[in-house]
Amino acid sequence: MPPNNTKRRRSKAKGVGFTIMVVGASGTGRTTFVNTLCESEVLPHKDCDNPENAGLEASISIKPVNVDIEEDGMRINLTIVDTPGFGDNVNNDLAFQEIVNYLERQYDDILAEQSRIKRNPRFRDNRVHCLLYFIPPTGHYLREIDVSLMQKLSHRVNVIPVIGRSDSLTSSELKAFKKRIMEDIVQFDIPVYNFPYDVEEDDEDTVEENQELRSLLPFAVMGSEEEINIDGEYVRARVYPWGVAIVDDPEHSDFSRLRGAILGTHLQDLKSLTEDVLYETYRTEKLSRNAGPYLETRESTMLPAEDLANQSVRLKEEQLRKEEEKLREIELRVQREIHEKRQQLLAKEESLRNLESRLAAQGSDSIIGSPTTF
Ligand SMILES: Nc1nc2c(ncn2[C@@H]2O[C@H](COP(=O)(O)OP(=O)(O)OP(=O)(O)O)[C@@H](O)[C@H]2O)c(=O)[nH]1
Ligand SMILES: [Mg+2]
Repeated sequence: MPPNNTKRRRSKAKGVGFTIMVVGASGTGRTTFVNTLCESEVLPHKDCDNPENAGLEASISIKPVNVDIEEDGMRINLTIVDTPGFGDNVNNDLAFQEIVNYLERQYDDILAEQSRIKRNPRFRDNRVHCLLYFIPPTGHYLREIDVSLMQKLSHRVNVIPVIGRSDSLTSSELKAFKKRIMEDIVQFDIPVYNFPYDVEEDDEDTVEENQELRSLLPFAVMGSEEEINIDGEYVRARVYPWGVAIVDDPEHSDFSRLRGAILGTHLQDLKSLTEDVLYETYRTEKLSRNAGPYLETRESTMLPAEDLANQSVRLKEEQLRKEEEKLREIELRVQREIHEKRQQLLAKEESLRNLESRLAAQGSDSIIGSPTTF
């Protein structure tokens, strides 16, 4: 076995794996955000100009994309999972189910891998560590669709709500919108990832950092695939007739703070929550759902425990019914025999009586007809 420090060096060189999923309504800026985060065109844009592609996206299965990035000297093997954008009026159930299925499939894969006797050295753990939920910049409230989807997803993945294309709102609109969204999240009890901390356990800096990040929820994010030169430095920004919105400027958006959190300070926390809490919960649910004496090995050929119990009760009932039938047959046969015997007895009694009366008649005849001799 290699000494520990060699192992650490190797894993540092190999990089740490991390998976982000982006979910949200169509046109909320998911693709642009991902390409901004990775500083390259990792995801293609939807080809809206080609009418042949209209309506195609909903049926396209979710495909993860891998990219290696470096954050604060740490190599990250980043996996990005883009999901089909959904609209307001169409039936989104299929798209929702596809997202949940994808998350659960990754858990199923690792569950199967962990129960294998011989591990597959090429197995890739694709569990999603963080889901960025894009809220459209309407400035109103959370829509019903956002509430229901975030609620569903939060049980399977760390959900971080973000406001997409946030530069579409003014500072005061953004502040009020964030407040309303957080009120909705509390009211509807949506368990989003809220940068947890423990005042007793954590040091002052950690508590402060988490408090600050929590106060930014939902993160106002923007993206740009364009770089402009500002004072000799190329930066990602959106240029408007009235000015420039710089992606990394904390005055303009929360992009850099979100990036620093998910790819830096909170990467490990998101990973351990996924592996130790969310996955473990799923695993327990799944195993108790399938619980039975032959679980895992003969799952498909065996009946579930409840069915087995029902079947044995049914067999016993059947046996009892057969025994009862047999007894009834014996009873009938015996009754019939008794009846026959009684009939025979009655017939014998009758013939005996006849014989007696004939004998009696013969006796009296012989007394009357005999001559008297003196
Ligand atoms: N103002 C503003 N516009 C943006 C921003 N990000 C993207 N856009 C624009 O919004 C439109 C949609 O952006 P996309 O990144 O394709 O959005 P998407 O969520 O991936 O959309 P679909 O994949 O079509 O569902 C494009 O015209 C982008 O240029 C942003 O931060 N601010
Ligand atoms: Mg897109």
